[in-house]
Amino acid sequence: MTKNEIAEVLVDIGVLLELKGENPFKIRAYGSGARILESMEQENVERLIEAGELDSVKGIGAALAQKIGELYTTGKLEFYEKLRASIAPGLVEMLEVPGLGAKKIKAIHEQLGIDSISELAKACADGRVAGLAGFGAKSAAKIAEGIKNREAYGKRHLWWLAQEVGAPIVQGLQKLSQVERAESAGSSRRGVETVGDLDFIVASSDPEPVMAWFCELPEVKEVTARGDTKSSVRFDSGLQADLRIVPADQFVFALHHFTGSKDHNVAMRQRALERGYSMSEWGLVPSEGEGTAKEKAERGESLPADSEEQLFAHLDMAWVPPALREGRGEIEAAAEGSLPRLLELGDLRGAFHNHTNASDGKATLREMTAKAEELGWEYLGIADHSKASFQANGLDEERLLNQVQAIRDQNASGASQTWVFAGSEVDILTDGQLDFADDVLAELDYVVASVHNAFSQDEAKMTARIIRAVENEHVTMLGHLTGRILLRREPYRVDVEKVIDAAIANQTIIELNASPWRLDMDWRLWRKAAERGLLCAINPDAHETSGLEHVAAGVNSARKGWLGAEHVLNTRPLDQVKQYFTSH
Ligand code: DGT
Ligand code: CA
Ligand code: CA
Ligand code: ZN
Repeated sequence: MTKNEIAEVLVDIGVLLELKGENPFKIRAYGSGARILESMEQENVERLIEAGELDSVKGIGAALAQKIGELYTTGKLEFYEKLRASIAPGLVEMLEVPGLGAKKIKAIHEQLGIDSISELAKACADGRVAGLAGFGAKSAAKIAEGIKNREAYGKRHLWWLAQEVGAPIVQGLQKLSQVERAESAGSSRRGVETVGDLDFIVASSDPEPVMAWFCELPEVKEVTARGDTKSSVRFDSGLQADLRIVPADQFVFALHHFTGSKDHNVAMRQRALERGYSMSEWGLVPSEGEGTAKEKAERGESLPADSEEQLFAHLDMAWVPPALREGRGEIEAAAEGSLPRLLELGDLRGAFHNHTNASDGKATLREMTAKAEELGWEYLGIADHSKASFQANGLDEERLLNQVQAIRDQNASGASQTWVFAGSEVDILTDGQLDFADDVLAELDYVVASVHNAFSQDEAKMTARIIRAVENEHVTMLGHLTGRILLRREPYRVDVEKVIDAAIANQTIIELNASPWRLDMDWRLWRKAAERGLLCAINPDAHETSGLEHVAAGVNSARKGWLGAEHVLNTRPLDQVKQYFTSH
């Protein structure tokens, strides 16, 4: 196991011990052990384990060192397995309910004898949970809602993680000798932030071995349907995937059809009908004449298409990038030749909202800079948390100003090709004041302002709170507008249109937070907002070096929002960004 995998097990152990009501010192030792491991270099961890000296690291005692060693060498830990087995599975499952931690689960279990989510839902409804000491009606309602969300959310999967499963499968399919063409389709190809299932389309005249390869992939847990030309499977994570195999001359039509979206397809079929054709997954055939569309296609009556460009050309349209196929005006734009030139990953020259281990990140300023340099970035913005975010080890004024100095020194030393901008992700306090005074903010190159607490304020209060921050002359950009965590936490209540208006009026940027769990502000809002003059920054909100690569998820969402390079500050060269920060 790698040190990060080991750290995850340690965190798990801490949570399980808490469920059992173990001694808090013991619990904390696992959490801090995990953090120490994460902050160490993999090679150092390996060297110390092999020399039997891991317990010489401050914060790692002999017992913990033994467990880490066992995980490292065997990939397993007897203690952990016994611990898991000693706890009712229903209790472990309850940990997945948003808002329910180990402490609360333990209280519910001990005082109400509940050990399953379904019993817990009942106890929330009949007032038993509300009656527990330390709970109350509000928290019972919150838990009930968490259970409901978990059910709804359980059916979808984060695009970023689904991609990681899907991309190697497409590559594997493309390598099979029986496969002529293979592509991913569906919401995954369109880059929707969450996907229901993966869809793969293959062209082959010999489907049998292709189907066998797919259904027998090692990560497949269950084959839910298996046919000659269509199969469905489920992976360990619960994610499902469909594979359809078609003859080569149908491939483009099937790919287009199963890429969707439904709304896009409906509009395309309508346009085909206006031209005397019926369009389907089988082909583009004359609407007149004998038989169904499928029969006509099989008789070879379809217009030919070797590429999606040709398919669109048959309907007098330019090729529509999959990102735009949501039935939001792309048909008209493709017909009149006014599709936008969409942002690309290569357009980015840096990013602004990133953390270091000065607050809750894992990497040092140097390490983050080195990673940015490796990505070829001209600049990197560091915006650690401010003091009100004590849970994230936010910086006070003194630590912030020390960090600013360290950044200035690093830039002056010429040690890196990547210029670092000194910023802060300053908390927007409950009344809209900022966590730092104006004279402190004035020391920074730029300021990201974000809400991190009091999420349950009513809409009017929250809207006024955020707008007050947007109006502050030192605030360069607004962080994660709605605070949503995809599949886990609903956005807080805020009038986004009013905030967008205020941002435009005050020339404040709104970020597109590129963390695959956030993608906030949502792509559905960007096209109109950008047309009205809102400027975007694509910000990975990285908490470790690899997090910088999440800009790819942000670019993906920006494309869905019809954004081009001209709408995004971090496509501009360094000198222009410097100038922007000086003048805004
Ligand atoms: P998902 O999986 O829920 O994230 O969303 P999609 O878009 O991947 O939907 P999925 O997997 O059910 O089907 C893939 C595409 O196939 C969908 O975007 C459009 C097309 N499609 C599927 N069923 C229908 C249908 O009943 N009518 C139309 N017009 N298109 C369909
Ligand atoms: Ca799908
Ligand atoms: Ca599907
Ligand atoms: Zn934040």
